[in-house]
Amino acid sequence: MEDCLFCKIAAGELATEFIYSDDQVVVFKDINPQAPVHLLIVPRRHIKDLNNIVETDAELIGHIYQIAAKLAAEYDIADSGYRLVSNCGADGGQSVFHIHFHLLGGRELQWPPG
Ligand code: DGP
Repeated sequence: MEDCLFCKIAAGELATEFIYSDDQVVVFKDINPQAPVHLLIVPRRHIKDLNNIVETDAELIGHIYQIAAKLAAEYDIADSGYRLVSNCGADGGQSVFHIHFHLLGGRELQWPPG
């Protein structure tokens, strides 16, 4: 999609180091980390937000959760604990309107979030 930041990053049009990539997703470090580990798992295909997930996206979403668990193990936060979160809409704290999943860990996370 034109003028979408994460579409451009996924397409390799902006210099961004990928922690992981495959035909469905890219993963890179958040530019404004909120925890020692803060990765963004981003589908290559443009989906605006959680409200726009459809039944045929089930495999993609499952894939994203599997990647999150794999990366949590690689970053040594699997046992201590971590959070996978997708903000949706303005009140949900979404600022980039291309769906993405924050993988946060490496410190004790607070609940409830602000
Ligand atoms: P959200 O607010 O949930 O939509 O999260 C968007 C995140 O994207 C936010 O934590 C900051 C991050 N971000 C925004 N622009 C860039 C960028 O150009 N590069 C990287 N690596 N992260 C970005």
